[in-house]
Amino acid sequence: MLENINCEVITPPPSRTNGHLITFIDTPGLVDGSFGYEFDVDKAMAVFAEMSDLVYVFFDPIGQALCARTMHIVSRINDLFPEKLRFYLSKADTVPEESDRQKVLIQITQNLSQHIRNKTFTLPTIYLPRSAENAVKSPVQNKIDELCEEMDKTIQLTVQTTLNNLEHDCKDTLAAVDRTLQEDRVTRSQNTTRVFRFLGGSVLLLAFFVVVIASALHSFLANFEIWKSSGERAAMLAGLSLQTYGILLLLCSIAFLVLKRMTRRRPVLARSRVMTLKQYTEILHGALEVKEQLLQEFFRELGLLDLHK
Ligand SMILES: Nc1nc2c(ncn2[C@@H]2O[C@H](COP(=O)(O)OP(=O)(O)OP(=O)(O)O)[C@@H](O)[C@H]2O)c(=O)[nH]1
Ligand SMILES: [Mg+2]
Repeated sequence: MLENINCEVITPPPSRTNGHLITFIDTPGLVDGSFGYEFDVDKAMAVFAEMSDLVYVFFDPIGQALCARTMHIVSRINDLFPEKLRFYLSKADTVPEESDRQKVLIQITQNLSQHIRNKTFTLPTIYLPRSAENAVKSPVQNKIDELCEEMDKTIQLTVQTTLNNLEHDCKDTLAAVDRTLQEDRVTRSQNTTRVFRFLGGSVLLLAFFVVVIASALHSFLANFEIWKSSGERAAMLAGLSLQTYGILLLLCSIAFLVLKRMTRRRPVLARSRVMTLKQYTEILHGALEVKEQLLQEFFRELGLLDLHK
C-alpha cells in the first residue's frame, strides 16, 4: 500500500488558521468490476479511518452512490466508527436545478440507507465556489463553511486532548520515576542498617564461638595432669560434655546462617540507572513546560487566551 501513497505539503490560506494542523488522507474514487487494486482497499480504508478524527464521504452527482465497493466500505466504517462518518453531496453546483438535485439526493439517500443501519444521517450539499460572485448567485445551498467549522472544532478538541494526554502521561511517568527512586533510596538505607546488624550479630556470634571453642579446649586439656592445677581459672562453659560443645557450635553456625539470611542486602538500582531516571525527570519536566507553551500558543492563535486563563 505504501507504494501507492503520495504525500503533498500545502501552505494553507491565511484565513485557515488551523490549516497547518490538518492531515488529509484523500482516497481516489473507488470503482467496481474487474478492476484489481494492488492492496486490500477495504482494510486500508478501515486502518485510515481508525487513525482519523473524521471520515468524509463525498458523493458527487455523477458518481452518486452506485459503486458497490464504496457502499461496502462505508458500511464497514459505519460499523467500526459511526461517530466519525459524515456524508456530503459534493460538486452540487453541477446540478443547478432544484428538482434534479432532489432526485440525486433521494437516490443517494436510498442507497445509503440500505447500508447504514441503526443511524440517522444528513446529506448536506457542498461545492467549491468558483468566485465570490458565483457563490452568491448560485441557487444551491453550500454547507462548506459548516464543514470547515466542524473541522476547526475537531482540531481544537484534538489539540487539547492530545496536550492533556501529554500532561497526564508526563505526570504519570514522573510519579512512577519518583516512586522508583524513592523506593531505591529506602532500600539503600535499609541495606545500610542490615550491614550494621550483620556486623553486630557476627561479632556477638564470633565471641560466643570463641568462648565455646576455648571452653571445649579447656575441658579437653583439663584431662591432662599438667593442666589440672590451673583448672580453677576455668572458661565460662568448662565442664560440658563434648556432645554439648558440638551442639553449641552447631547452633552458633545455624544462628550465623540465619543472621546472614535475615540481613541479606536487597538489590538496588545501578548508579547509571539512577542517573538515567533523573535525566528522564528533567526531560519530563521540560515536556510539561513545552505542553503549557503549546497550549498558550494555540489559544493565542485562536484569540482565546483570556478564556483559557
Ligand atoms: N463544478 C464543480 N466542479 C468541481 C468541484 N469540485 C471539484 N470539481 C472539479 O471536478 C474535477 C475532479 O475533481 P476532484 O476533486 O479530483 O474530484 P474527485 O471526486 O476527488 O475525483 P477522484 O478523486 O478522481 O475520484 C475537477 O475538474 C474539479 O475542478 C465543485 O465543487 N464544483
Ligand atoms: Mg479525489
